[in-house]
Amino acid sequence: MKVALITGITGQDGSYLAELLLEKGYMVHGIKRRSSLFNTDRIDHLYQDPHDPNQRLKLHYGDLTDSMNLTRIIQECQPDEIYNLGAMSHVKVSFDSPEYVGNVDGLGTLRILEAIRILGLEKKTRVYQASTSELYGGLPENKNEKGFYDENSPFYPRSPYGVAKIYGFWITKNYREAYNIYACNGILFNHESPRRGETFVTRKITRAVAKIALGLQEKIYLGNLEAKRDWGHAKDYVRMMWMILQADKAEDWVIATGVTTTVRDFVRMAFLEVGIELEFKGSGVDEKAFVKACTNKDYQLEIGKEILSVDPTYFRPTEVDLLIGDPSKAKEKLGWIPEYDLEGLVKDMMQSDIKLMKKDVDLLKAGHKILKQLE
Ligand code: NDP
Ligand code: GDR
Repeated sequence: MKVALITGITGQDGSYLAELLLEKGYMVHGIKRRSSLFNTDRIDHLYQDPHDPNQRLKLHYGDLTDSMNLTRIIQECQPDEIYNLGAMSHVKVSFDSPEYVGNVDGLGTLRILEAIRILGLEKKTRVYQASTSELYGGLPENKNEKGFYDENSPFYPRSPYGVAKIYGFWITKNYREAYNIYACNGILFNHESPRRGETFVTRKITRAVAKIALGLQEKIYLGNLEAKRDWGHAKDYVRMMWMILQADKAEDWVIATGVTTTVRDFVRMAFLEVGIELEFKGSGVDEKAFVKACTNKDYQLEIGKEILSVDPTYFRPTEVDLLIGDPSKAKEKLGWIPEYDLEGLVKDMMQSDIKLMKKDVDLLKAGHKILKQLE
């Protein structure tokens, strides 16, 4: 049986990847952080009875800032594959905790690679490093001649997160070249899902749209509506993480859809998914959106109601204006064919959030309080 170790197993990607590897018959080890509340929501369905000796999912307490802990866990598991997905992954928050993000996202990668070397696992253990399109920083002059970022485009990170991840990228490449470790960077562009963290823009939008439609929230406040992202579905992207480690040769790979969309258009699409048409007025910090039409009889939204404003609190000190990736190499060499396009992604997220928020409506009707979780 193949053995995998996933850091960040409790996150969006970690949960989908654990599902995929279990389906493929792997023994899956995951590192979770100690927290004062349960933090395994996304993987609870995979982890029904920890006392079952045949359970193929085992969780270990740990942290990417703790070398001894990581080395011990890797020694215990003797993994064939390590997926280093653990990270402080929020770009805006990285401006508030730059040192921490350097330690976890940058040095954390080194700790994993160094543990492999110390334990003499260079020939056995393959490593996937969760690199990111944030490395490019969205500089227009760095796109290739077709107008995309690819494996050869120069990097210019625009946040402490991007800078920490660039260390992770290069140390992975360096350990591959210096010690012949099979270590790869997946340079993944944004990928989302119903399990996306609630403070990333897509999920913030789909949750808010569901709440607004169901009368649980009045309006949504967002930051830069002009930003453009290349959004795919996390389920498609974790499949590629696995494919990357099955390739004959260790290399770095761009995974993207090749389509870019503004935050504003994502908002438009999410509202349309529940039959609400919007009209945007104004620009910059004064931009607002109003209900233009509501074709869904279930939702009682007044035409002309203001439901979106820009709040500069969500602006970043330095922004990545536009990302669009060229996945040609992965298409040709790994057979990358995503199942979801942007419409499919929005539909999946909206259906899931409407279902979730209907539970809140039921709780309210039954006289219970619901948690206020605003961003
Ligand atoms: P999430 O934020 O959903 O998950 C991050 C995971 O890392 C969580 O399990 C979190 O634990 C864990 N973690 C955070 N800090 C530490 C730490 N100090 N030690 C150990 N584990 C830690 O991210 P995603 O699943 O979206 O992303 C997975 C990886 O891919 C990340 O490295 C991210 O930077 C990268 N990436 C993501 C992209 C995307 O669009 N989703 C695109 C490109 C790269 P907890 O649950 O306790 O918080
Ligand atoms: P990003 O994702 O920074 O691309 O990083 P995020 O969804 O946070 O932002 C995307 C764009 O939307 C703009 N934006 C807002 N963002 C948030 N979070 N909240 C808002 O209210 C808001 N309004 C507008 C942002 O300014 C930005 O331009 C994600 C993370 O998953 C990283 O870990 C990963 O490496 C990259 O994607 C690829």
